[in-house]
Amino acid sequence: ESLPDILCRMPKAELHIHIEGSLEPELIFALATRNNIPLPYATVDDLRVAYAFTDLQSFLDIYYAGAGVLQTEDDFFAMAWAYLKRAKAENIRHAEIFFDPQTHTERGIPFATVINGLDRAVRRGREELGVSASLILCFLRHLSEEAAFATLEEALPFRDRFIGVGLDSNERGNPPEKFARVFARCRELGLRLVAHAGEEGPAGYISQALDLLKAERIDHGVRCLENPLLVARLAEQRIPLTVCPLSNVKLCVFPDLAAHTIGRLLAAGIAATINSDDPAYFGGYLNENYLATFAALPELGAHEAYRLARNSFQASFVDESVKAGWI
Ligand code: ES4
Ligand code: ZN
Repeated sequence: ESLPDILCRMPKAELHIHIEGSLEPELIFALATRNNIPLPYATVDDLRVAYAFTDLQSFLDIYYAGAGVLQTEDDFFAMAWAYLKRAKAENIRHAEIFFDPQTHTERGIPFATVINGLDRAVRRGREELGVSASLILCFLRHLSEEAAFATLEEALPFRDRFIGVGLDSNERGNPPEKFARVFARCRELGLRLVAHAGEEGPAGYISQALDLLKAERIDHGVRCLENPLLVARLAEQRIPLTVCPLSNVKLCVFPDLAAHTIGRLLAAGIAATINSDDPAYFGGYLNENYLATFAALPELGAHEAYRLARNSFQASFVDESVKAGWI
């Protein structure tokens, strides 16, 4: 079997996907029309042309604007359902899906509208597609810790609909320590904890996410290589990194895929995984991330393919008994 066939056909988990980042330009236009929301772009192609990013913030501006077309529970359902069907086609058996409630509640959309739509898709995905999926609520780090606490309060009536919390949005100037108290509260509530760190921010933010937030998994984390002691710690403590190669190139974290360090992370014994991040914006879903990364890096072969797939299941938050059946 050829390597591209192995990559596409092997069962895998996706652990770093922002559901708002799966909103395709066609669906943005359809929802804008349905909801009578004016768009500053005349056509789908005009919108796609705007997807030329220079850094994380230049992407976030477009990403939050795109999410503005989501109004009703059915809109949130349609977005998540489209992703889950795609996941099924890519042999994703399990997905842990980020959502950004503050992006919507700040626009006056009730938290219940957001989570009811997403949860309906997740349940139907399990029943009709056989894809296991769970939701992770992300706090926006450019907003205050007080706003994160208020969001947590709004979410608690729906505590059984999400498995954990994360931290996303602009990393620069928004260190993990800003959210230490709200993460401590989430920990008391039994929520699983992850955080974006070391994407644009320094390696020290990864250490802070581990020490101050008690993050169990680090999203991105690629800048850990700037600190050999941190690399040793991540390997020793088996702290998974959810790496997103196409995202890293689109946001200029690496000049191209040939310069990506996922091979070095694996060689250092780190439990790295491959993920799509915001597939509608970064040029590909999960299999495209695997295919393009393996095509660009000669050190990656069948051995690394299986290792990445195994890591994706091991790093997931499913019950150990379920995991044992998958691995
Ligand atoms: C994100 Cl790539 C990335 N980084 C931080 N926050 C995000 N939210 C959506 N995509
Ligand atoms: Zn992300």
